[in-house]
Amino acid sequence: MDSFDKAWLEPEIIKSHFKDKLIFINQSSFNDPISLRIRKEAISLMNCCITEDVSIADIIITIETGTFKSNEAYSIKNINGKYYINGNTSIAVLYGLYSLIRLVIIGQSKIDFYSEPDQNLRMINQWDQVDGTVERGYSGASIFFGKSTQLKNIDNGSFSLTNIGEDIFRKDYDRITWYARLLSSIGINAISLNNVNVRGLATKLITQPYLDGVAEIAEIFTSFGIKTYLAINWESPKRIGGLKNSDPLSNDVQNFWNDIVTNIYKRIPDFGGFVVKADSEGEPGPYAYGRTHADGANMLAKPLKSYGGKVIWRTFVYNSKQDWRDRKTDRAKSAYENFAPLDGEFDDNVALQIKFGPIDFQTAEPLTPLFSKLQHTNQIIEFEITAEYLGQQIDINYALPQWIKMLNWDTIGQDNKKDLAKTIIKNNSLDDQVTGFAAVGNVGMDSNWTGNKLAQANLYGFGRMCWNNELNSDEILNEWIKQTFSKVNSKTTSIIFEIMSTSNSTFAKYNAPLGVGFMVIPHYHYGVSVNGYEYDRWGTYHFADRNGVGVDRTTATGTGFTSLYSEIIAKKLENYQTTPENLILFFHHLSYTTILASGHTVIQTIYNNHFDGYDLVNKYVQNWNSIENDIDHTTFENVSNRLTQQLENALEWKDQVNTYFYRMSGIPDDQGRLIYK
Ligand code: GCV
Repeated sequence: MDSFDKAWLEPEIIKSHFKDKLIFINQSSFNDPISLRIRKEAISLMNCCITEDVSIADIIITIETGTFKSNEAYSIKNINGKYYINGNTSIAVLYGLYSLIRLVIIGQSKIDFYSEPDQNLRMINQWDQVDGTVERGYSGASIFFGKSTQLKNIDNGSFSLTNIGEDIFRKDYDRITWYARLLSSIGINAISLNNVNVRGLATKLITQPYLDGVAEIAEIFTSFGIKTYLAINWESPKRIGGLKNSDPLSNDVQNFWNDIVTNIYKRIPDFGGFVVKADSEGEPGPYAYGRTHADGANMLAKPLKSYGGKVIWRTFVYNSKQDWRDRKTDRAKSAYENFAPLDGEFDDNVALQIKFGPIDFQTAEPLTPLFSKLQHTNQIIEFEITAEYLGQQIDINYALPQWIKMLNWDTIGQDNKKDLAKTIIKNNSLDDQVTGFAAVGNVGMDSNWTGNKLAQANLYGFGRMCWNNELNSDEILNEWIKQTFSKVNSKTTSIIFEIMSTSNSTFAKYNAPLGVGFMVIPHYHYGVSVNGYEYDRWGTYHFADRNGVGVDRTTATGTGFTSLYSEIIAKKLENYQTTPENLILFFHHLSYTTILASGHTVIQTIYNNHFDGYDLVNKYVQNWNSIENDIDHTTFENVSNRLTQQLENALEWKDQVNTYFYRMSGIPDDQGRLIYK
């Protein structure tokens, strides 16, 4: 039963700090599931005892309505060796308890502070499918769905589902409880269970008997303060309701959704709502009926409203059947073009979930201009923890530096006034309870949850970043390492830190150059294929020719994407000399001989980055090997094995990208390093 990794909440370590401590819980009634959970955590996770006598308690928890403004906020104080945790609600003090565990393990000496979440909605989207596979999953089978005997998860890029019969729930409640614990410990308060591409039997998850299975999972999450959501197929009225169409303005369609929602809340009273991918990559949507996305979303929002439910409507809408010959259409503009005109038209329990970049979770993208454009719409920024384009949890890639950069992207561009992404999504929303951060999860049935143990840090980091937007990526990493590798010596700690803190920029170095993106093997998205998408329908091109490379998105000569930003930012991005170097080919088509701010030409920078990237991975391998004796065997072998594959990957990227551009340009490396002719 207990054969899986406990990540940053290793009970043995926690117990060694808290064993036999006495906890007093000051609460008038404790019938809610979270209050019971607090007691269970105190006893089973921490090995503490509950006492009725406050005078002898080591940890005193007080739940009192009205203590703080936010119902999720807590305070912790250490006074004369006793810890005091206060909050309005049971979930607030559960967060406080997890926070105490974290602080004690990382050895923080001064504990006296108040903490409230910076974002109210802190959500994980699972892309789990009812046959037990996980779209873009790199950590084994789904922890929610699939047969208990089958742990296959082949990410084959075609995503057809296998029929496993009607009995689709894995029912591994121990595993689900641990997942809920890990998520709650980092402040996650919402989860959607199934893939946004809602296929086959998944369409019926909103109906009985499947709702019973969803309810059992939801009950576990509820006890950790996490609301359960489902991704729906927007065309359900037609597909499973026997209706002629799914037109959002039809009374029959509205009645269908009313009934669905009523039944869901009968079974799951604290159900969170629906996540919707509509008119995107083949998923159905309101466009088929000549309706807008606001019509489509508001229709769902109405019945949910009286229950406090939300509609999370994704803006990942673009023409996925583009003709590569068409140089006018720019996928980067698509979310903006589809959603900016609808600002102010969405109901106040609808949030638009917007990918941070305008394309698709590449190693380097600018913040999408849609964020600053929407002024009267609830907004959620979307990240992808599962490392689809970031090395698929084979290559080490601690993504927090990139994500935090996006949160701190200034959307105005003035010296004396800033409007950062993390602030504007809240300020420009209609209701701050319906705005926040979401990310696609990265766990599966693998014994260490994430395939590569080091990829746990991205899940941990996402939660910490949602709660506290001011933390930097190194602080989060340090916290994670101290909790996850609490027994290793300081040399090992610093080697792990060094590898992980540089891994995001290392990966970007040997990946598609200078922000151009998408030179990956089509559909799988791991491994290099310079022209894999160049003559395809997905709108992701690099336009390399014998003179230069990159996408001209300027207003003067290109697609005009730059004009969607604020005037000052647009002006900067219009000029390659004032465009950040890591995004230069995202915005500009430059000749190979263009000299960049670094003093190197474009071609030389491509060569340098790819040689450097490979060399850095080589160093990771050596450094990792040097800590073999200080680290547990399972982790050592797991990461070694991944690093071996990463080195091969970096080699292929280096040699294929450098060779390709050498052959295109005919310009040799100025250091005479080996490039294949
Ligand atoms: C769930 C990318 C991925 C798809 C994913 C899609 C999305 O295109 O490759 O697998 O589909 O994003 O975010 O909806």
